Amino acid sequence: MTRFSMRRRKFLTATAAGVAGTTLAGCDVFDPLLRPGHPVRDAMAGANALTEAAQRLLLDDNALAREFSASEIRQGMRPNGSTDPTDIDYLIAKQNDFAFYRLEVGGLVESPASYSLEELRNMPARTQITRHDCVEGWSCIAKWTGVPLAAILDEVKPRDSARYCVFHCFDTYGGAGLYYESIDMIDARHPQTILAYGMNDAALPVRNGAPLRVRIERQLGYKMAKYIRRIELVDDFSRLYRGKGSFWADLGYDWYAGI
Ligand SMILES: Nc1nc2c(c(=O)[nH]1)N[C@H]1C(S)=C(S)[C@@H](COP(=O)(O)O)O[C@H]1N2
Ligand SMILES: [Mo]
Repeated sequence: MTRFSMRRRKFLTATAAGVAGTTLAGCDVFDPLLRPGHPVRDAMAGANALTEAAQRLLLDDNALAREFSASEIRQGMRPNGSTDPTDIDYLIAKQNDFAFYRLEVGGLVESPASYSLEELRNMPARTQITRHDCVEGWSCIAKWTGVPLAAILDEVKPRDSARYCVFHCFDTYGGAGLYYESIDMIDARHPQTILAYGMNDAALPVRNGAPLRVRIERQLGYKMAKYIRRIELVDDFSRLYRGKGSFWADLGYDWYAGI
């Protein structure tokens, strides 16, 4: 295999003892059948500091995640995490099929903007069939359609100081607070990073994140924020929530969940 996965294996061996005692709180269940050495298991095992450095060093920033053919979509996309938010702002946004929804994009940008769903649907779209890997230990192949995040960034013009894109969501998960996630500018501009409004040739359903969710195809499922209300460009995370840049990272998960 590649040099990159060899290094990750070595790192894993070194940390395996430490990892064995870690409680995994994300999603619902930890599937013990995931083999050590499986990339999803590696990501869960906290090899991500190394994974991030290694991926940034050894992989092309624009290397694509594997795409599948339509015949490989075996079932509907399994919903997970929040599946029917009852937060008041979400219920308001949901009225009339999200007719009054606007995605806000601001923070460290020269031209803050907002977009209706119709405006987003009228922008050049990308469709991709990819596999979603949840830290819980399940995967699902689905077809996603949306606007490349890079196209939105080109319009709002991030300032030089902008280092991360933060996705602020409508939903409170498990009473633990509002869901949010973030990615660096390399993942933000990756060709497969899209703001998806369509899934399996239909409008994105509420259970999978309507009206808009992000796809970040080289990372684990929890990075793929659903129910996005606002994108904020920031230079660091210290002002946000508990300062780790992600709902799950604030609870002890890795911020970088590369697979
Ligand atoms: N806003 C929000 N985004 C979220 C979650 C959530 O609870 N709220 N769960 C995450 C997790 S753990 C996974 S696996 C995927 C699930 O996406 P799906 O419901 O389309 O399967 O969404 C991610 N994004
Ligand atoms: Mo997940």
